[in-house]
Amino acid sequence: MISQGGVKSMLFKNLFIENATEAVDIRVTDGKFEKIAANLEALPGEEVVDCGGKLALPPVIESHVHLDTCLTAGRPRWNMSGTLFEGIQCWEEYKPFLTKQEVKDRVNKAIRMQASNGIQHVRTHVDINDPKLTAMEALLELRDEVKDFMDIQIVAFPQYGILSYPKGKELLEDALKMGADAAGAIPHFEFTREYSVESLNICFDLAQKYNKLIDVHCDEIDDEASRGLETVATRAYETGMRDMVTASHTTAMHSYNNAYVIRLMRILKMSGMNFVANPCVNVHLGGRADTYPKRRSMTRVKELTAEGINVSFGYDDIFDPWNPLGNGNMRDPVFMGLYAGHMLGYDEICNSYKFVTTNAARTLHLGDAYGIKEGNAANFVVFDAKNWYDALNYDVSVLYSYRNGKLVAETKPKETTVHY
Ligand code: 17E
Ligand code: FE2
Repeated sequence: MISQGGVKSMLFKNLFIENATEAVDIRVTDGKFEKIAANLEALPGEEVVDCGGKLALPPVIESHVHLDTCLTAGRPRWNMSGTLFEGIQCWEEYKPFLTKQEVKDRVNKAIRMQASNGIQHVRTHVDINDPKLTAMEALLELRDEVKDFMDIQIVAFPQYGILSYPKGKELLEDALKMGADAAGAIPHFEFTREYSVESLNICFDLAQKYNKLIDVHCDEIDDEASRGLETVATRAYETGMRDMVTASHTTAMHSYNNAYVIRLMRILKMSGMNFVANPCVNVHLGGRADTYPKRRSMTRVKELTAEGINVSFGYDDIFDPWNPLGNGNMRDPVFMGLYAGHMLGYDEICNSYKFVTTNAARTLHLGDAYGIKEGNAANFVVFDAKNWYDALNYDVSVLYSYRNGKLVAETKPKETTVHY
């Protein structure tokens, strides 16, 4: 790295950015992308990293995960039925063990697993149906402690509901006042349809009062009559909050009849809101009330995408009561999402990195600051493959993850010899 007059500069040679077919070089100066072009000459003394024709992407984004519950699977017991509801019960049995330090220890591990896979932005839901808000306090402290290598967005998530849990509304408001970035809701888990609609009104009112984003756990159930989504979309439209609003899961949409979806799609488009699907976990938790055929319970990613609606993918859970597996590598939800969503067309595969990069950046409302372009902070990852198709197919490592021009994580490429 050269340092002349306090300006530090590095040159990364020979990278394919996103789906580009021509390789370019990237000069990073003082933590920013200064110049992106083919065949840049190294400055005298400049550190040069030859990337050898590998894929560069903007940082990977985890747009939906529950970090407060991560790494707790099997404690105090395993979720044997594999249902969402037994998962909630297992979590309830874990809650007495929560302390601020215990939460931070687990989350510190999980976010380093995420960082090793090129993730630099995470939106986490944090259960606020806890009179002490222990996990919320832990995550708020951690958000600050890790900001040099990870951006954490926190959604105040009422696991048992806003109106169906004692003082649910007050706890949601407290969490927003404490500093949560977004308000959540769980309309399909409220006791009644009336509570469901009213809880969404409360969520929107509080988000507007405190100028927060919204991310609703919306219709995560195989019940075709679960219709929180139409209310979320209508409020997003009427309030003008639009792309500040995200509907997560929306698995009931998998089961809606097509006539209803055609009517619904109009307001979904008008709303300008975002969707997050969680393919691994919803395929695992879904269809559990079915004999055969068993529904795959992923929301209509292909159809929403075709309508120009923004969809990103989340892992949802890293080794917890809702997912006994999970290492935080966003390759997994992309892989599962493409299979479960019938999206293995050539172009669909080539573009699928967007579910965990650019689309997720829109969900998180990151704006123009996100992306590999001159003037932006030098945040990018290099995969051990020449393009995304191969990176996905061969499950390659993230060789480097850079943030503000500084190396956050690196992995040596895997090397195998077959002796025949
Ligand atoms: N809680 C919930 O309601 N749904 C989920 N998918 C998880 C927690 C992980
Ligand atoms: Fe979730």
